[in-house]
Amino acid sequence: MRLSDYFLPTLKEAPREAEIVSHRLMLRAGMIKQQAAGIYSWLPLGLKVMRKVEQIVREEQNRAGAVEVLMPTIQSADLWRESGRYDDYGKEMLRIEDRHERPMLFGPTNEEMITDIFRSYVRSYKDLPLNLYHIQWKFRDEVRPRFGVMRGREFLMKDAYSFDIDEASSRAAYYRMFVSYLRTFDRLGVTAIPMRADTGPIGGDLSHEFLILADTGESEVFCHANMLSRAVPGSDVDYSNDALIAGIVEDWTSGYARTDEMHDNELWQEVAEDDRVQARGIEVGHIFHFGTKYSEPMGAKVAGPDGKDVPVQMGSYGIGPSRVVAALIEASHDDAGIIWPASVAPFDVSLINLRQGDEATDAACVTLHGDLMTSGLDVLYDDTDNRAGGKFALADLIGVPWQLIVGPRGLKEGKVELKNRASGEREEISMESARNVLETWRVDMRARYGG
Ligand code: 5CA
Repeated sequence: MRLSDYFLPTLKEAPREAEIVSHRLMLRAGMIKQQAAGIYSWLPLGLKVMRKVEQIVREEQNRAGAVEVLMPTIQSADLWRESGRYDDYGKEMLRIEDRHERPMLFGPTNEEMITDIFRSYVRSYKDLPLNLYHIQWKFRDEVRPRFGVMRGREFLMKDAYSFDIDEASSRAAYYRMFVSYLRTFDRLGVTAIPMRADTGPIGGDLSHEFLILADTGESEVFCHANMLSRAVPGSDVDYSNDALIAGIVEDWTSGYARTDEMHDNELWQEVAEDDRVQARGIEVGHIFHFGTKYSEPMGAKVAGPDGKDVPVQMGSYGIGPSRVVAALIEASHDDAGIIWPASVAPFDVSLINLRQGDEATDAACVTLHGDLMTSGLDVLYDDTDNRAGGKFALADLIGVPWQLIVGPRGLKEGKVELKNRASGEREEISMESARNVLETWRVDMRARYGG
């Protein structure tokens, strides 16, 4: 992609109301534009990152056996009356009336609708287990939308819903989602720690939040140091082996890890002082097991092996891809800008032409651009006539993993400069070597994060 053909409306300075670094950087890097309080347009660079996050989430949901659907954003109030949540949800729910004066709402979550889909089609335990998910916009009229897309009113959510015949298989479904979340965040290039959580308005008896550690996180986090360095199961993890999956969950929940809401000071004192990590965290995922809370009032039943109908056991599993984009920035940036994990970076390489209009430099850039794209690398070619300093600052700001810098002086010696955004290391090398380094990196990244 040539920068001159792209739409990257960067800002010199972030508006003063942007309080946290991810919000400032997302505005400055032209990723999002605010349209109303807590409501944003996603501009090309931001959208590209969010789509990559979504795709990793989708692949790991599919791997764990969940099946994708797409439910509408607008729901009928009647469904929510059946579960009793229409009144409970209060002012957070955006209520709408259609032309026939029928009460509707913009979905804040989809337990009721998915239960309705289930009860319309599934009759027998033989069709279970079943896990259906979608990736769809939600609306919650938060009292205090803030921090940009971190706490928006309109936000993207992947929500999955599991259906099982009994408590034991429902727990196994919960554990599969738990493990798929470990894999998802690992592929997103961050450490997200699962912590015992409160169930809030979703309800239920078993719940974990997944938190990314960052100074600006809204939750206070207490955890054992060894929670930060546990090995994540590989892509070959066998989701059909319930005992294996339960074992992974047991291992991951054996150490102390709680947010302030669930913190237990007595248990905390049992953790050796040197192992105590007290930090702040951002909740990026939340999973719930709530049994028959929705299936019972909504009549979602299945016939068991003995022919008797029982209400189906359910759980729900959320991740917010739009929030994840901001959380990744909170976890990985420096004074110059964003440092994207390779798996979600909007481009792989920023190709910087130091003397646009110089025949030899332009030709070298065009060749490199073509070659790198042929090897499967996504390149943003800065072909503008901006000054070199401005081009470097832009490349640092948007945080693409590599910068390939081409200028007439280096070219005379057959050299280009390759800079690694994360480490800051620079190397003057031949065009051939630069291509090799980048191609090897691409292959390694695919192996490490490709799943
Ligand atoms: N139905 C359940 C699980 S599917 C549910 O709604 N869970 S939740 O309320 O915990 O939300 C799931 C995820 O959505 C959160 O972990 C977070 O990543 C994201 N999320 C929730 N509220 C917001 C918000 N206001 N802005 C951005 N993301 C949000």
